[in-house]
Amino acid sequence: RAFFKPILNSAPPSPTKRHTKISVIGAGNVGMAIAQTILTQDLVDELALVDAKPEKLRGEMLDLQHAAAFLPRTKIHASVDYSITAGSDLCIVTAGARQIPGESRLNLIQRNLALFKLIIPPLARYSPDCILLIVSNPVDVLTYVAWKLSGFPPNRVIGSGTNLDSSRFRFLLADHLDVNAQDVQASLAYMVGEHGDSSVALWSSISVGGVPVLSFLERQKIAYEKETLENIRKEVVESAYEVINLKGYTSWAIGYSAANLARSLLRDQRKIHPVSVLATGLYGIDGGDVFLSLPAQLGRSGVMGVANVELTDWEAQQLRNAAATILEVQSQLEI
Ligand code: 6V0
Repeated sequence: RAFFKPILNSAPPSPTKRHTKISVIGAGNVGMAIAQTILTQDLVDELALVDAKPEKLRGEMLDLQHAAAFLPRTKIHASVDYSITAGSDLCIVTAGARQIPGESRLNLIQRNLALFKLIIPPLARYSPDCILLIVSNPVDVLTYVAWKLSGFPPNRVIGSGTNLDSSRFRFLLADHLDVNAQDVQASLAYMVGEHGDSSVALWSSISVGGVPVLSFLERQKIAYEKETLENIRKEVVESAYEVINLKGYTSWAIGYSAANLARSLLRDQRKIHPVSVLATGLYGIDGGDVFLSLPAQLGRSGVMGVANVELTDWEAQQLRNAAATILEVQSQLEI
């Protein structure tokens, strides 16, 4: 017996109403931070969680379901079986071995490559039209691995890349310049290149309130030397390690970062984000297929294009160096 009675002459729901679905693979610290941020932001109708540990997975699912009274309505389900991911619009992969204190991201590669061979093919089979968003580290190499294993066109395979580094960068830069992080021009204060140790800060294109940062520093008589700027960049890189040393992992910032990307993709926002995309052929990057973070426009079809930011020769060279390092790692992988 129906709880509600239909009103007179009511029509069935419109078949054109799109049902949106995200799957999150890996229900660890990062996967759950992403899942909960997605829920609070009312992004999807359905959220599927997959992990290799059934008890942990069920516990996380129940814990989220018990928050239903406080959240926008979303169907949440979880399983170790990939069939629950079927028909996803976006699959976010966070499964993987976690970076242990002091371990470089590149050292994680072999452990995570084996996992991706188990994860990516079923995701691609159950959701052949989805966008893949890779978060597991080392994210640039694993985005390449996911692209290869999925057989998807490159615009539908994205790595979370330096989206998070750029937010840390804006935070530290605002702190250093004593301005509000929101005024550090959102569309230009980027870190690009490899997520992690060799990320590149695009100093030449950063402005505060429309004033290029380098001349701003000069005018305000804030001591700036190449070294000061390099120290801010280094601080961004080290801030990830600092959080890991202090609490064992990072989660909240990457949770917001990934949900921010999910919104731009699924809501077709066409916003620019520094994310890991197929960078071959751009800024003189050659020698093979490589994913690196560049300011990419994101919409419902995935990567819509890469902003044609003018880089200094030094910045472009840094990018090419990062590409060469990643290509060297990739040449040692059996995908
Ligand atoms: P975690 O808490 O150990 O979670 C990993 C989860 O993956 C665990 O729940 C595992 O059970 C699960 N898992 C392992 N194997 C499989 C499998 N075959 N299928 C499904 N699930 C599996 O790690 P945490 O959540 O802290 O980190 C996850 C990944 O995100 C790591 O690779 C981190 O290095 C990476 N990060 C990436 C960031 C970025 O900016 N790109 C930021 C933070 C962390």
